[in-house]
Amino acid sequence: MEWWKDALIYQIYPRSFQDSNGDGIGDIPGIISRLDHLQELGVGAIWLSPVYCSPNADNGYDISDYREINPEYGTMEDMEELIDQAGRRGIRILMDLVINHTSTEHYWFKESRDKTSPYADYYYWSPGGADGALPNNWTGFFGEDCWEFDPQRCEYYLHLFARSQADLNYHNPAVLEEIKDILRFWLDKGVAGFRCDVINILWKDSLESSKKRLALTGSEHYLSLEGTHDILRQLREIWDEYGAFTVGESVFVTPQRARDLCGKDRRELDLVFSFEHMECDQYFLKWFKRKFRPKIFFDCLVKWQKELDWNAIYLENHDQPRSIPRFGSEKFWKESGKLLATLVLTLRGTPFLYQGQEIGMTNFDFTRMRQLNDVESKNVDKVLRRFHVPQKLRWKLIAKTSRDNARTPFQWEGGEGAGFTSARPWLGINHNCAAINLADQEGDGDSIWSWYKDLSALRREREVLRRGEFVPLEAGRQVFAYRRELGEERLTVALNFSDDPAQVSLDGQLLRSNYRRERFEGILQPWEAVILE
Ligand code: ISL
Ligand code: CA
Repeated sequence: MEWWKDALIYQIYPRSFQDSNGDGIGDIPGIISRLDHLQELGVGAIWLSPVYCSPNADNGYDISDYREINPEYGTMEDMEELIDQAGRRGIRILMDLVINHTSTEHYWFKESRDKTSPYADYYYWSPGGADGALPNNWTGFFGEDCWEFDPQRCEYYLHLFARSQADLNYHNPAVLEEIKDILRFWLDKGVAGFRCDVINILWKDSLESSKKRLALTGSEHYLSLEGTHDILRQLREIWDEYGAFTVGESVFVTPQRARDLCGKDRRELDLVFSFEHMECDQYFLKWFKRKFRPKIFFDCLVKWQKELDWNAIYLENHDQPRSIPRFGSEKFWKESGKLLATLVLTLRGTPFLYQGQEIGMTNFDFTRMRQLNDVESKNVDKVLRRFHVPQKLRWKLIAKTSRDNARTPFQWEGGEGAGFTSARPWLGINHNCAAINLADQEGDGDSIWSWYKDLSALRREREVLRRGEFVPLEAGRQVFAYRRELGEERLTVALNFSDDPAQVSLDGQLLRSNYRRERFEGILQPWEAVILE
């Protein structure tokens, strides 16, 4: 029952995890070869970023066939083998379900170009204004227009993301039936559930222009609408048949909106990924960075701990820069890496780790636009160029925010290829792999990797860390402290998010410190994390 409340979930970005056949691209046999690593970490489930057929405009988030594996990643037999091999280790597989849009290479879309086809209404088509104007004034997520003209149909189609990601039209009931079949297909293969991509924007209530002129113009016509809840309740019927688990990526949600999606009584999703804590170093959109202020971050975490009974706890994924340079300190790389590990593994909720986080991987060290792959970065660069933003400034902005920061290959070893590949990798390997790699950390009891394993084990041992209540104690400018309580059991966590020491008045016996000290007397060293009993 609710296995996911006790599990640690690990996200794999297949392209960058492990190459097995020397083509520079991570693949499914590569994942299978690394299952022992995940088992050692105590992983209960893998969230697999998309491995379906895709022309890779957005690395798999543009699906051209939901029932086939991208040949770059292997075959359906490989996928079945992965489900089986993971299962033998007690590890479940969660697929990434991308159903807001498909690739324009999907045959539904190709058919849809023909107005007489049964697929004609699978997408949002519009002739646009008489004078050749776009159908409305909405803006997309990737910094470009969200309408593209199709010369064959002589109409525009809606795409909230990249041009080759066309939004599906759920006003057509046939679309939902297709999705239900796809769910059954994968559940029959033995996957345990889904991470549902941008799940709170499925339903568009109308294609009217928006009166709002700010960024994400038009979002009032698709953000968290009743139509989406209705779709989710229908999908839930299938998930319930199989006992499947679902976590939805929900953009721009408030706690209330989040509860509407994953409240127990709602019978929609089990969990949601919210973004507020990931937005506390920016103004509204990630392009407008501001200095990270720990206090804002703590307050946000406390708010979500209080507002939701159960959160998806994460600091990294394939869309976000790495957490150490962002919330920690590169100067105190090891200490802050362990501190962030402590945070993720001791808050109340289901912890999600992103590949490489467990060895403290940092952002890319690219210096030129040419080294990037991320479609979002490329689009934004184009837009900024249109506004005559100088190259240096463009690069500064993009280097800080590019999703490729988290997508460089996993650093298994030092040396060329980093143990990831014997070929030229599809995306550059960070040169710091000589200093940050799993092989070195495996032999080191004091490494970030050892700390993750240790805390993951502690979390499995101590029910209070999994099911205990969350009680905030301090959320200051430097220190975040809280207690977990279950019956008579009490554990206190104190984290110093600062290059300076900090004094706290907490009592209890020292259970863990990332400074490997014997006793704790109230002074936290820079980036020290302690757990007291
Ligand atoms: O990453 C973001 C900003 O940089 C988010 O706005 C992101 O686009 C949003 O969270 C949706 O992300 C998901 O859907 C996208 C895909 O590109 C992302 O990788 C995925 O996580 C479209 O499928
Ligand atoms: Ca490969």
